[in-house]
Amino acid sequence: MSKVIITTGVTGQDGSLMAEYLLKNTDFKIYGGVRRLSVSNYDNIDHIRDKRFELINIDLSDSHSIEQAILKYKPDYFINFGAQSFVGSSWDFPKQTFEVNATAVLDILEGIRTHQPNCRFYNAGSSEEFGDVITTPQNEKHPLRPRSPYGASKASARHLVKVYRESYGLYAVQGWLFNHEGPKRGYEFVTRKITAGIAKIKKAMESNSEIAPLEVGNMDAERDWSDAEDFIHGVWLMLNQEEPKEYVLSSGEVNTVRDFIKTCFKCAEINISFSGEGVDEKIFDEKGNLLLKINPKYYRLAEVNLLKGNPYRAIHELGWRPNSSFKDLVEKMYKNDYNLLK
Ligand code: NAP
Ligand code: G4F
Repeated sequence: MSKVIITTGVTGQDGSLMAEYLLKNTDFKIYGGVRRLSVSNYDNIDHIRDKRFELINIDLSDSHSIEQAILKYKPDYFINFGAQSFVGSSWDFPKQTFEVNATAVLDILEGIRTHQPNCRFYNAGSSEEFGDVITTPQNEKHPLRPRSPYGASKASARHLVKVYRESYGLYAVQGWLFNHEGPKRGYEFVTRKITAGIAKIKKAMESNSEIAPLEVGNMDAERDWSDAEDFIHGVWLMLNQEEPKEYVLSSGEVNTVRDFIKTCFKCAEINISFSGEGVDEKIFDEKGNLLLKINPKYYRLAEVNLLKGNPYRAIHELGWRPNSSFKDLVEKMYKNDYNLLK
């Protein structure tokens, strides 16, 4: 009998990549958890046609649906990628963020402890847990100093995962994943917003139509961006060790939001110049067209200024390593968005 895995968040970036990865690399039966929405958003999984992949109902805000899924499908593995994953919205929906990102993790752990104690559990942790960082680069020993309701929810989930691992001997882990991106990334995250926005600008230039300038927030923020596809294998390795142990996954390279924007304009072969500072900073093309301006509504109430991971332990103990460079990532995302406009 092939093994059974439940993966939540399959409509999102990581969950859909994990479904593809498992279909390619295992013979498992994969149950993808989806919640009911008035209008479904299956763009990231629509192309998957395989009888080993089946969608099931799991709403992480409903503990009954979690318990019923564990009872019914008896998973050997449970990967929880489902979350209110947008940091910016976590100030607008702090309670929902906490319930979906932390309380639901407790519900999954309880379901596994009660009904499937041998089930291996992965919960999606984040570099946002490090928050207001005190040492750089950050490794597994860096203290948790979250700056947002999102970061606090992931840090709380981490404590719960540890408590259940140590109290009940569950195989339960939560990696610290730094920012990872790609063509399946949601449009509100800054990378996709930039690549989709610049692709539109390029198209407008090519057709001599009106240019809609991009509007962003803090361009000084520094992030350690990687290709999401590189991380899925790392998560799988974390779930399949002899003993449960948690790791940082990151590229170890840091770039500002401004660097990302510059690199993307370069990919689009658009020559740019900057003017102004702070909220007045702007980007123009050679003809003087405005291409980008700051909109303070995108500033965070409390910013995480710098995230730079140290993946040393994952490289040396898991044998994992990132393959894609920053430039490759920007280019891949930009080309995808440009082609989508064809
Ligand atoms: P994503 O694209 O935003 O996907 C989030 C998924 O969660 C979506 O499938 C969404 O479903 C689902 N979801 C939201 N609320 C739910 C609920 N109440 N019940 C069931 N499902 C729900 O996020 P991602 O980038 O793939 O990230 C995956 C996980 O890794 C998240 O936990 C995120 O916080 C964490 N993480 C991501 C990164 C990164 O850089 N990508 C880094 C560190 C940690 P709908 O389609 O129904 O909204
Ligand atoms: O793309 P972001 O929204 O990602 P953020 O906040 O780093 O969170 C992502 O990575 C985390 C891992 O570190 C995950 F846990 C989380 O689920 C998510 O995937 O913002 C990146 C940076 C921030 O500093 C933000 O202030 O970009 C800055 N930024 C500047 N202008 C902007 C914008 N962010 C967004 N979303 N939109 C802007 O216009």
